[in-house]
Amino acid sequence: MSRRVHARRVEGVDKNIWVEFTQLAADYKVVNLGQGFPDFSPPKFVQDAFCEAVSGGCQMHQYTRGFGHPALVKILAKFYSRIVGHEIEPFEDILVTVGAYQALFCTFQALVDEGDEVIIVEPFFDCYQPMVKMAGGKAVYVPLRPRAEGSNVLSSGDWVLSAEELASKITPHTKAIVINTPNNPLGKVYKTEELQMIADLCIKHDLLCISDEVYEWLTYDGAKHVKIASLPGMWERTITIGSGGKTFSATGLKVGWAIGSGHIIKHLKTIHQNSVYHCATAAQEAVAHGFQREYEQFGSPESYFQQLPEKLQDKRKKLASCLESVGLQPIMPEGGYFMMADISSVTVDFSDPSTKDEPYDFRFVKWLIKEKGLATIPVSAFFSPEHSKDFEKYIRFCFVKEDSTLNAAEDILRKWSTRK
Ligand code: IK2
Repeated sequence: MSRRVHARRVEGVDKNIWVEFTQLAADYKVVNLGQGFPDFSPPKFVQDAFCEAVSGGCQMHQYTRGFGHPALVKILAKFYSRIVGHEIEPFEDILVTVGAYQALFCTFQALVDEGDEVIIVEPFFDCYQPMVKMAGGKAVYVPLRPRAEGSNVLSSGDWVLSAEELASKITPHTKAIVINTPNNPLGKVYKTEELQMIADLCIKHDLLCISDEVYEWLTYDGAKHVKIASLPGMWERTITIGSGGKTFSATGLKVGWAIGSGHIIKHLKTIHQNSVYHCATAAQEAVAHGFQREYEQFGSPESYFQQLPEKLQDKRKKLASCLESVGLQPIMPEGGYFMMADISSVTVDFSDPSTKDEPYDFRFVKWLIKEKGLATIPVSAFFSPEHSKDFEKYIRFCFVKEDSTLNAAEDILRKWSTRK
């Protein structure tokens, strides 16, 4: 075929860190603190619910309602109405998707037009940028910055968004602001005042807010997750993205959702019905049971939403002290699955010439995988091309792992550090 095969929209978005680094981790049979998935089992009540669903007769193996299994949208509406402080209508205000990934895709496709600008707070989950681009929009970046440049930044809470800088990025073409709290990869949990500042700008300039909250239950050391949709005037302009996989430590379920006012969600439904149309029934049924159980246990010590962060709190401490002991300065996350660490104190003599044109952190992570058998993720991938160079001395560790996995990682790091 002599004519161009591909559509222009696939140009410049073909590289993907998950494709590249997940494969590398599999090829080298490493200790894997790379991609964000737990290596422990989901809670028994979710496993049981899934087993019951698949053995529960014909209906669970057939199509269900395209915009979300009735049992799931009903319990999501009941559960989140209580949290958002707004009566969520199950069949109007919710779209169930194939993971949070598809909820994000439907959001950008449905709401961003050719020429629209979308402000993304960085560091950001990498898919926002290609999704904005594929919708014909332009990503505009505003960075979280360490509070006092040059000082020893130890907590994700020290990384803040400047109201002036954010306001300076708004133009007549701006359509939306994207935030992610708790943030991947930094672990920042936005405080109410920070969310209020973003909300004020959204209201003043009539902007949408896309709030990715897939790690909403995972906050540490007393940090509190607040939904921007719950602030006055924000329900009608916010699309909140959630993930059943992250919520119940079962990322393979790939059940996600977008929640917002029906007048916005109906456009996401249009994208969904003309692309994926329908998500796996049994997986939705299992997530529905999980939420029903959590609705009943909410606030009690039996609640998984209470137990999981308690369990992860210790793992987070364990990883931080290991990193500190080998001279890698961690940034303590207030929430989420990940910990960023500064690698500038270690020098590595890269021998692999095939990586010589790549960013420093990409080379470092590849070296760590191939030479030391430990997988992590390079952090510059979570920044815009304008700022990625400034963050090539950080890598990201996932601590949502069995203690045995964290111990194995610690062994590798300690052996390496004594040989340096
Ligand atoms: N939004 C954020 C912020 C995510 O982190 C993810 C999943 N990320 O996992 C890859 C990694 O960072 O290691 C998603 C959305 C997508 O969630 P789901 O699995 O529900 O599609």
